[in-house]
Amino acid sequence: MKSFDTNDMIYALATPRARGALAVFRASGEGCIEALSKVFSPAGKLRDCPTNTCIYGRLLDIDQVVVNVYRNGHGYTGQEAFELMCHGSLSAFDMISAKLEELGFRAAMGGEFTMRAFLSGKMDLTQSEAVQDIVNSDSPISQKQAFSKLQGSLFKAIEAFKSTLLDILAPIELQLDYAQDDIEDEFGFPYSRLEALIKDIDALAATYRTSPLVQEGARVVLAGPVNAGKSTLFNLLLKSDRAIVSPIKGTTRDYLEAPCLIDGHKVRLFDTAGLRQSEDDLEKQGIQRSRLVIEDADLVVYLSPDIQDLESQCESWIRVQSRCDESVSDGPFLKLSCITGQGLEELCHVISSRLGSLVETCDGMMIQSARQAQGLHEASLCLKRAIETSEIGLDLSAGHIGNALRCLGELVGETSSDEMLERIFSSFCVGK
Ligand SMILES: Nc1nc2c(ncn2[C@@H]2O[C@H](COP(=O)(O)OP(=O)(O)OP(=O)(O)O)[C@@H](O)[C@H]2O)c(=O)[nH]1
Ligand SMILES: [Mg+2]
Repeated sequence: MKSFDTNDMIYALATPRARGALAVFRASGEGCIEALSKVFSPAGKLRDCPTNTCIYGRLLDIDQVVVNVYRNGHGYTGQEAFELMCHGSLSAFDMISAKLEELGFRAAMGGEFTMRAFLSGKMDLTQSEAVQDIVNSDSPISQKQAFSKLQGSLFKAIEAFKSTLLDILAPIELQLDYAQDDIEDEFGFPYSRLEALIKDIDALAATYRTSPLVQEGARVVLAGPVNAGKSTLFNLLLKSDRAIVSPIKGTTRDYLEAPCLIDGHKVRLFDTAGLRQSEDDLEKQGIQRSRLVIEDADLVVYLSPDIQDLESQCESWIRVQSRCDESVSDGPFLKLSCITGQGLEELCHVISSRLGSLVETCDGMMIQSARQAQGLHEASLCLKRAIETSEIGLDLSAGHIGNALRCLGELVGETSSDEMLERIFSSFCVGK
């Protein structure tokens, strides 16, 4: 992104450049409605309509369109803006783009609409980042996380930290003023309030540790003896005939990996080679690789029809008595038949609740951005320094608290350098 100029009129195709029933162009900038009205019929209706209205009309001899109008101060960017819905035709995209450029619009850069929204105060920096997160989200859980940040949950949490810090800082500064005036006062350094705040900030920052489980997907590994039905379950969960299934023992050798969703959780599902003593060199290699995958798993689902085998396995695994349509013996294990489907829904619930407990959240919130985790971490470090230096000099402590406030302010974009904004917004795609 080369400029932060918000005066010119920008436009972008906000939907994919692909054939479809409808597509949306987005435009923003002072004078953009007047400019569009030159090629729109009925022109007067568009020119004079109030904000947040939707006008149906014709764009020259190109297409029938619907235009959503936002006057200055309204809409996404906070500037005069419009969204134009046309038919999703590749030639319409080219003709409309060419017409808009003729009218004085320039193609928007990636993230430019959201950056204008941020600069006009329509959203803070955490909400701007949430726009990117919501577009990139690929599971109901990441969608909910992004949506809550878009609604301002993280902004409010950071504002609450700042407000507490200002409360803590006020008596310290007062004391510093008194000290200059040589006035004695009973002053106690607010250790416990600072420590409580550090704990809250650290708890929020710590949620970043498990964010890969949501962003990249948890590694769920299906393990067990040969013929337990691992590959059959793998295919059932993927709803696709991905792995070879056969009654021959030792069918799966190389482990398989595939992405899938289990009850809203993004998962990287692994099917592995059946575990048994084998003399076959290739099968031994397959088993060895599968053991490594099991070691690396976030969650192991161990399948076996044999209850004694299940009893001897690791207690932290989900142990499942498979092929339960053939023989059922009593035991404290989940029973599954991939043939009748018995137990499949329950297994998904158990996997989902176990994954849910692996994911760390703080008041339901999770930090998913390295920038935000870093900012919280730095704020916490400053506060720890404020405590350490409190005995040396109150002015030093006050300085560190001021630095912590600055770190928190940067997180919401209260203070932000051009380079930082460029780094954040340039990762957005065009039209956002
Ligand atoms: N009756 C019954 N048969 C099953 C069930 N699940 C799988 N099978 C059958 O058991 C045989 C082995 O299934 P697989 O899914 O290939 O077993 P696997 O655990 O992947 O076996 P390996 O790859 O050899 O380790 C196949 O013939 C399946 O059709 C089940 O729940 N009930
Ligand atoms: Mg298999």
